[in-house]
Amino acid sequence: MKKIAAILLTFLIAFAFAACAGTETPKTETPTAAVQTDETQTAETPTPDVQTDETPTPDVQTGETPTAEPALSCLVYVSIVDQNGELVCPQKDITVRDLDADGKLTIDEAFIAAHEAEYPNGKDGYASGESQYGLSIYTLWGSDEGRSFSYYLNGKMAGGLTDEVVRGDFLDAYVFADTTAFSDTYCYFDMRTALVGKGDAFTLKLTKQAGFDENWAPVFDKADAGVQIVIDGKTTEFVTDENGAVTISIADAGEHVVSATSAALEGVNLVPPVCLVTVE
Ligand SMILES: [Ca+2]
Repeated sequence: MKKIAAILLTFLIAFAFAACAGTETPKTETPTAAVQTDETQTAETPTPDVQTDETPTPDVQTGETPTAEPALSCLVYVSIVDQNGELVCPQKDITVRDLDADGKLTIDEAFIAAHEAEYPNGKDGYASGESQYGLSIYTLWGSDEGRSFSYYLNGKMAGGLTDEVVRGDFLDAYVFADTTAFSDTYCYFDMRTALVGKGDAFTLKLTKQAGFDENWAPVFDKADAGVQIVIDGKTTEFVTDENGAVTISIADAGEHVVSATSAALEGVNLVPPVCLVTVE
């Protein structure tokens, strides 16, 4: 009996060891599970970030910024066109947070927030850092090396990533699809949103960036005739006239993403613009 008990005990101890060791094995054996855990952790990190965002409040109490409570977050509308010329983020509502707690909400922070909210792999799709031109985009919508980027705030070329954004701003960014001649041309509709009835005709006017003046300030002009309107990703028969204007109508009720393509036009390479149309 004693022998059996001893054997049993040995087994138990061995089993306990194995069990202890076993607790660690899944981590190495199932990397997928580990990755998932990592992802969950990454996904959860915004919460502590948000808490960090709120820490400026004690700072305010300390008297560093005695004037008022800084605006710690605001809602802006972000559009992003990827390296294939696809409108991957059509004027989405994005809550920008003061990630570095400097009391300013910047274009950089808006891009971080936009990628966290809209990019498939979250904030991995975006990176910025110091360059000879100041804070610069390194990665936009997952595109990095050998790529160039451009962004406009409320239809105007932005000064830099540290420019501040305020509630209701429209931030449009794109990756240059043309990596040799950089022909990608920014353009925008005169209306960012529209509310229309089913089948009701309404007119949009398209303006494009048309080079630079002698001070390197962007010059804008009416878009070309023959630019086709794209509704919810489908190219339609609506085309711009010689004034860059186009009258369209949408029969289906609901929210629609109206954009445009210059694919049919030789020598014109417009970056897709956005107007979000609600049809009632
Ligand atoms: Ca900030």
